[in-house]
Amino acid sequence: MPTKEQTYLIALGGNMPSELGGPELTLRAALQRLAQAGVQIEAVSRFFQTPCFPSGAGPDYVNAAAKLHTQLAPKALLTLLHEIEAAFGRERVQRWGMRSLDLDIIAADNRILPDVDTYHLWQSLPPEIQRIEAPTQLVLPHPRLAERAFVLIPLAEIAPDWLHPVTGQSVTAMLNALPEGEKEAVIPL
Ligand code: A4P
Ligand code: MG
Repeated sequence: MPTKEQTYLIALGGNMPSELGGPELTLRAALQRLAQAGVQIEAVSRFFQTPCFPSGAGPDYVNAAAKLHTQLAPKALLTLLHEIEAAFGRERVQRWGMRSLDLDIIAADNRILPDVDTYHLWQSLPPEIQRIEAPTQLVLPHPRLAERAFVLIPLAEIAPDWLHPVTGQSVTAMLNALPEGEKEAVIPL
């Protein structure tokens, strides 16, 4: 049975070199790998230098966002993203630890996965617990999307009008709600 094409928003990040070089090169190579795997890349944001969160936990990151089209279901896309992370030497040592490549799915159209209750559970988790516990299931939209200038600023370049299916807020509205200081620290490369 043919699967319907889906539109995805993804976030790319890295703050350690891979065997290819610095994060910018790694992120560009990751996008090439996605295209080689048959994923259509409709748009890519500029690349930004962003302060590490939590502050002081490591070097600055390079972050970007991309809009994709593929027939892959969300879990299959996540598996592909994990394969690409592994190909560029990412080791999962510590949650929120330093990494050469982090590929997160921000959204799959306007879907809520696995369900709205689980979404709320992860979204409302205190930061100290989020830091040590990762969901074993794919949670969409990405639970911490609205808090992060390093996600929203790149995202606003490629999908300003995407509406969060739980809150109803647009990317532009989420970005406007963030403190100016956090936004100013996200600098185009
Ligand atoms: N998982 C559940 N939902 C998703 C989703 N929507 N996208 C599961 C991707 N993965 C999702 O992720 C842990 C598990 O979450 C996965 O096995 C997957 O099944 P991970 O990538 O292994 O671990 P992680 O990267 O440490 O967690 P996560 O959630 O990606 O971390 P964050 O919240 O993205 O934080 N500072 C700056 N400036 N820029 C950054 O990009 N990134 C992080 C990582 C911290 N600080 C940063 C940045
Ligand atoms: Mg991740």
